[in-house]
Amino acid sequence: MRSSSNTSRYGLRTDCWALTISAANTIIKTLPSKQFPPDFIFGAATAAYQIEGAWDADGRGPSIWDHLVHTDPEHITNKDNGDVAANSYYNYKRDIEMLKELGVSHYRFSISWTRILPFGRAHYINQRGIDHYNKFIDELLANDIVPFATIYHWDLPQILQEHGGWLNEEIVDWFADYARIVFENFGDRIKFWMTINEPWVHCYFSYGYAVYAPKIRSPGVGFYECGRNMLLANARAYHIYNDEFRSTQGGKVGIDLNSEYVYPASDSIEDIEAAKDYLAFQFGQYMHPIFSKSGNYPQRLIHRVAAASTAQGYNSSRLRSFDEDQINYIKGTADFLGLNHYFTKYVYRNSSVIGMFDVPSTDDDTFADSYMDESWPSTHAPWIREHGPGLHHLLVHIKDSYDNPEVYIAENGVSTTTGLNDPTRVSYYRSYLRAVLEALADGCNVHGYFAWSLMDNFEWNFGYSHRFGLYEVDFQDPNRTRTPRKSAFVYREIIRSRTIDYEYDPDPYAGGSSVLTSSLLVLAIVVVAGLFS
Ligand code: PNW
Repeated sequence: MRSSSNTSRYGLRTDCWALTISAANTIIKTLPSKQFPPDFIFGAATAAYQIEGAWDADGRGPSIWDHLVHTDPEHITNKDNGDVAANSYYNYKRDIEMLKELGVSHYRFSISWTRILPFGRAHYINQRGIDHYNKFIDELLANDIVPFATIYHWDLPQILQEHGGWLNEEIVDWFADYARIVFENFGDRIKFWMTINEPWVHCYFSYGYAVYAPKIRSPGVGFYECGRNMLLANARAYHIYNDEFRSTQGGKVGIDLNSEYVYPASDSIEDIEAAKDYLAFQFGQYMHPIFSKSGNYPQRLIHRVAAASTAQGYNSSRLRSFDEDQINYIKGTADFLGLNHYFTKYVYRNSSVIGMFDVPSTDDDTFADSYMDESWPSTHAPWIREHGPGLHHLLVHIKDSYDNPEVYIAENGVSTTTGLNDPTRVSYYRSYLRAVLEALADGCNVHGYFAWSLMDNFEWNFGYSHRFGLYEVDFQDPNRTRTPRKSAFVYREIIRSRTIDYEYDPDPYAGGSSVLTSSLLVLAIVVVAGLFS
């Protein structure tokens, strides 16, 4: 996580920045919230390792996360692991029932690479893994839930990591073979695919700063190599779909990118440039090669890394360039953007940044620091504060900079501790969904929204200490019982009415009846009991 600094050093500004970072003629309208269009999609999201459990069942092979939690348990809060998690491998019918209860039409889940290919590569296919997802997809369809599948959500086969993982360019072939197998087996029924979840987060934390599995530390070289291989792997999978499956299956293939939104901390040129650089290093690195007209990395990313590399005595840039063929091969390789968004930052660059970061590293290449506005509501997750307008600005930035691509917000949400009363999550979802309504009013091509997450799950290094679920999961209970939180009732009502009712206050302890109704009920019982006493 980047360090945050004292907000009081800087004048805080919120509004005019979107005009700076977006095309100059953009006008952000702030309209009163109104209805979501009838074809707007509401969904909920999860990922295989975080919910499935059954880590070694039915021929599944070990992934880098199994390896990490089993060989280095102290690395995870409370030594938690995903061996059982929410046990969704067995509880999937209850999961689908929950989707029905919420009234969502789409479910975003991920396929576990090592259930399908226990040895990573395509020379051995585990039929029991295929059978499992067949059963699961059929059950979704029988319940009118549209599957929205992520092919890769960070659970790389451990054996491929032993051959370098995302740092070995051969992974483009390994991933392509795996993608072909899932298209072949499930593409008759899955019409929405996302190739890779959050290249930036995965490359930054897993291959840059040794935070997530496989804990490789190479922030100045590995981080960029990982991203480059992911861009090539996504492109290869996309072309395979085009060449071999699109005409018969007729689905869509997108990629899932995370992005914060950023405001410059002041009006200074330095801070405005720093904010643009920050976004180019995080979002632009993957967005520009795929979604821009020219293709390739953003020029400011190319120039900054090249300049830093030269100054450090490298013969060539640590960000390896793409040749013309590769630029064209990658350009346009997504039918839509899956966007994961959680928070907004202020970004600055001044002399205090000197000496702040490792050399070489992507943080040093970016050469900017960030912090959050302490007036934005804090949450259980220290890295998330509620600031819905950031999502509005980000969507306008995407519209203006990348020719208004089709966007699905594939993740958005916040963590709490245990308990069914989750006012911070209710407030967070309302704030960000209002931002989506405003972005729609500004003409942003947003087609859907997936809440992260359907249920509590294994939150990577934080184990079960951070709960992201609309449904609480009891991890002490062998059945892993799921119970809807207040936010689940609120989300259900937003989906049903297609509008945000700020007054609605359901009581999760009374099956979601409004707090007013349940208080009246309690009062009536007390009165009646009093009469008979
Ligand atoms: C995403 N950050 O991860 C993942 O896609 C999910 O698997 C995860 O559970 C969810 O967000 C909640 O954390 C992120 O530090 C991890 O910027 C870290 C960051 C962003 C997203």
